[in-house]
Order: sequence, then C-alpha cells, then structure tokens
Amino acid sequence: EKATPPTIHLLGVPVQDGTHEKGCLMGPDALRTAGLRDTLEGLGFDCVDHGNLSPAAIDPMPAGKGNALQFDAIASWTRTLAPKAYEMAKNGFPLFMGGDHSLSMGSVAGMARHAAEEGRELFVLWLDAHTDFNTPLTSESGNMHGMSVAAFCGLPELSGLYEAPLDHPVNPAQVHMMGIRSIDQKERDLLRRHHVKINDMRVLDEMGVIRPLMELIDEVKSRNAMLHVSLDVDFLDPEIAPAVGTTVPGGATLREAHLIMELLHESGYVSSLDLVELNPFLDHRGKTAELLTDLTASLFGRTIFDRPTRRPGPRHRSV
Ligand code: HAR
Ligand code: MN
Ligand code: MN
Ligand code: MN
Repeated sequence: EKATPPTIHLLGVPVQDGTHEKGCLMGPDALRTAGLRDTLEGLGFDCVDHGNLSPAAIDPMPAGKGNALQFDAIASWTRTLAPKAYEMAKNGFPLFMGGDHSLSMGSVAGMARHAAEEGRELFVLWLDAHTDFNTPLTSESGNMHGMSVAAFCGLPELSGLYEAPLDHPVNPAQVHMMGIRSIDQKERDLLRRHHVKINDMRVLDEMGVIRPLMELIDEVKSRNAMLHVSLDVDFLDPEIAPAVGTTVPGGATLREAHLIMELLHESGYVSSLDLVELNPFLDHRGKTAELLTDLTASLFGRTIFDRPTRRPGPRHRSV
C-alpha cells in the first residue's frame, strides 16, 4: 500500500545580505520561472507556494559581532525564517528557495526544532564547495553565508542571530558535507574540533558519491532521524552551473548530482530542502535555474526509467 506523498511547501527567501555579490534576491523568482512548482505537481505532489518571506525588523544589536558584515540584517532574516520553517514542517515538506546560504541559519534551526518535537534527531547533508563553518572571529571576508553551519550548530559567537540561544542545535558530527574544495585556514581547525564529517572532492574522486552517501543514509535510518538537504549551487561544477557568485573549479558533475538526488529519494528520509546561492544575474539563458529544478525533480522521484519498487522508510509508513 502506498503512503500519501507529503504536501510540498515552497518558500522564497530572497536574502542576499550574507554575500558581497548582488543578485541572489532574484533566486526564488528564477526557480519559479524555471517551473519548479509545475514540475513537482507533475510528479504527483500537492504544492503550496507561500510567496517570498520578508524579514521582521529587529532592534539594533550591541557590539561583539567581530568581523561579521550585516549581522543585524541576517539576524532579522533568521529570526523570521526559523519559526516559519518550523510551522511549515508540521504540514509537509518545506522547500526553501534562496537567497544566499545564510538562509540555512533559519531553515535548519526550524527543522531541528521540529525534529526534536517529534522525538527525532536531525542530520544535515551539506552539498557545497565550501564548509561555511566560519564565525565572526575566524572569517576573512566577513560574509555571513560562510558562517551558516557554525550558526545552526550553536557556536556561541553566532547565538545572537537567534531570538534566544538554540534549544536544539544540530550536532556537528551529524552534519555530512560533500563536494568540499575550499576551506579557510582558521575554519579548518574549527571543523576538526567539532568533528564535522567532511567528504572533500578527493573522496568523491576516489570512491564516487555512493559510498559516502550511503554511509550517511544508513546512519540516518538506523537512528530513525530526519535528513535536511542543503544544496549550494557551487557544489556543482561552474561549467554546468555558472549562476553563482563564488565559483570554484572542479565541482560535481551532472550525473554525480543526479545520482545523489535519486539515492536520497529512495532513502525516504529527506524532510526538507534548501536551494541556495542561485544568482540569476550571472546565469546563461536560465540553465542553472533549470538544472536546480531537474535535480529537485530527481529528489522527488523522477527517474529515467522504471525502478524496482522499494519499501518506504518509517517517515512515510502508515501506522
Ligand atoms: N569561506 C569563505 C568565506 O567565509 C567563502 C564562503 C563562501 N560561501 C558560499 N557559500 N558561497 O558556500 O568568506
Ligand atoms: Mn513532520
Ligand atoms: Mn554555501
Ligand atoms: Mn559555497
């Protein structure tokens, strides 16, 4: 018997204060233009588009922001998004359309709270060229999109972004990164100290995507956890995905990315998705927005040809 598919809740989060490059605020509309909603409906999902989030104003915050740029602006976005993400998660599958990667400070914090309330842990799959584990004390650029993981893992230098210090920070050892090929010097030490799971490009070159990904999926299944996927456009090779401000050569291929999405779908454990760092100002004829739409379709079960049916995980199993 087939379980009913979850309703997909689309939310635009046109934040670009986390980066120096302007244009990410057009990301949600580019994804809409590429037909993301129609594509998901075509796969049989009910979709609700919640439009674009606008951040509530907050009181200016006291000093202690180190090197961080736009700290107050990012705090406004984060404090508005985290409760919205938490609410959306109660009613289905939240899909966050960015916006730069500082979006995840709110989306992941909201999902972690939701998971905790369901008595489950939250794992995060971070698909990115960068580890985004800086703090205002280690960042060389000051750009806050390079600090997202440190924020939702509860590092105290970033706790001021939230209404109150996080009740449910994500365990850094439950953040698995893939595609990594750019880490700052001081960020390296932080990543080691907090035991973030890093699969850099060398790992993918040596063993492909299947082994590291199945390691994560097996761990998620064995703990009956939830899995949030955060896809930064620069995870992909810039040749296939040029619409991003921070390109790094040597990224994932089209087929590697699709295989990851297909395996994630088959796992049945993905609870939520960020599509971030899309900068339509830098795109060629919409090709990056279309690629993200295709990858999302694979995450929701589009296949090239029939696949043998698999038993869904407990998340979708009826009791
Ligand atoms: N590590 C660099 C910094 O902190 C670059 C961060 C770039 N981040 C993104 N998202 N584009 O991954 O400034
Ligand atoms: Mn739920
Ligand atoms: Mn990123
Ligand atoms: Mn990146």
